[in-house]
Amino acid sequence: MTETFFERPILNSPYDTYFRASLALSRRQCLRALSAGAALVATSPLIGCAAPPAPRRDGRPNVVFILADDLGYGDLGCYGSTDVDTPNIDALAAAGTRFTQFYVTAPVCTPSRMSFLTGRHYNYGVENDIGMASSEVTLAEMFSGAGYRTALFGKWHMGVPDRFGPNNQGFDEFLGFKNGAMDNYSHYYYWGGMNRHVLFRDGEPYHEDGVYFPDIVVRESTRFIQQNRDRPFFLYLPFNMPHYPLQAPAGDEERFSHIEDPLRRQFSSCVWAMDQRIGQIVACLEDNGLRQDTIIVFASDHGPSNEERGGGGSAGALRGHKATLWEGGIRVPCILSWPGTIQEDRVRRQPVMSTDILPTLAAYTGVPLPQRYLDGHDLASIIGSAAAPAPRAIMHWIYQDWWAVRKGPWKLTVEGDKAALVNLDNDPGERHNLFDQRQDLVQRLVDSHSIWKKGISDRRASGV
Ligand SMILES: [Ca+2]
Repeated sequence: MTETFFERPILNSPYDTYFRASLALSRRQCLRALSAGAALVATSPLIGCAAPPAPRRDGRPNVVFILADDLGYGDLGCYGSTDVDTPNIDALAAAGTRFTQFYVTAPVCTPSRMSFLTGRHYNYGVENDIGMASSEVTLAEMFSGAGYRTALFGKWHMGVPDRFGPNNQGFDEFLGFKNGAMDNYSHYYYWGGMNRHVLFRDGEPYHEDGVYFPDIVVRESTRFIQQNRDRPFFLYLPFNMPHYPLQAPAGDEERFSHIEDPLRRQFSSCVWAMDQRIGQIVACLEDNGLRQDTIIVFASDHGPSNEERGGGGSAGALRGHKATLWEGGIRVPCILSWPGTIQEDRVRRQPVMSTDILPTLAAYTGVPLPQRYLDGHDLASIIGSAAAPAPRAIMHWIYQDWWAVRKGPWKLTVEGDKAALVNLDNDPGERHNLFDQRQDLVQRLVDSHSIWKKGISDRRASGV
């Protein structure tokens, strides 16, 4: 277990051929969709969101939770990127708190999303790639139980069968897809078997062929916000961006012509496309007089993809990518904004986790927590003070044949029989393996991992 450093092989999929076919098809569809999309913007009364501010009857804040897909630590202006352009997400950071050590529980979609939505480690509820057990209690169920109206527009990816679907997990409304990826214009899934249409509104297939899916998300969001402006709501917006297929509207890619790498150029245009649509949703909240009554959470589900069909994202100075437990796979951007309540333009450097989002939102809204074991902690004290202690002394990850432990600055990362010990304070890029020099520390971290793993296993067995 003393091999110095190791690299994860690039993931390959037997379905790459389906994906390549989808790209060729979707570019043709893109041209057709241009006129359809323009017509949508010009004629729909739901896109523009001007409405007179209405007095709210409920003092509890709304929550809008925006989750980017495969967005890396180095893919936002407010996190130091110099090539992408993200004015609207940067504005959220300027209006709130930005975390520099925010960790997800897993470096891939499904388990990571479960932890965001439940405040629990994914081992409790993810069933062998089928989905999240319906017995899990989600943010939507928590808010719905307290009288909030709830909606999800975007990518679910926590189970395709209806029993695993959003409408069975507390969402009053769902428009989106339940798979891992979708062509943004045809709304087809091109790999993992036969090509098929996968866009749904609640339980029914939904057809709006040729319309750019992120525009549908904005239209549904603005409609939902307007319809519910007099009552508290929870709006979950898991954008399918900048996850592959990297499809930005025509013209957006030209904005990044200064980027030489074509994949990075394409990726940046997708981040820009998402950022613009986030700006439209924030503008809708402002137009309805709801911005100070609304907590906005922005995060990414894990680090950037280096799959052959993906790519283009950046983890910045961090090592690794999606599907690894290096920092680049699990440390992601996270921003909380609530003007008038959360202070503006604050940076928090305490290590925190995605499981903390649910307890934090419960505390801010006064909504009761689910009555079950939670791994997350309320971050209100940290958001209020840069000097507040981190919510946990030790952090753990497990993913396939990887596992990792972080205690203070020390992080032990193990894949199979290979291991690395680093000090993140002076080696955030995880380049200097101190495994051989610090065997005492390694043993303590190994022991701690064993205890944590047994705790998970025991709690899962007892059904807490
Ligand atoms: Ca993802």
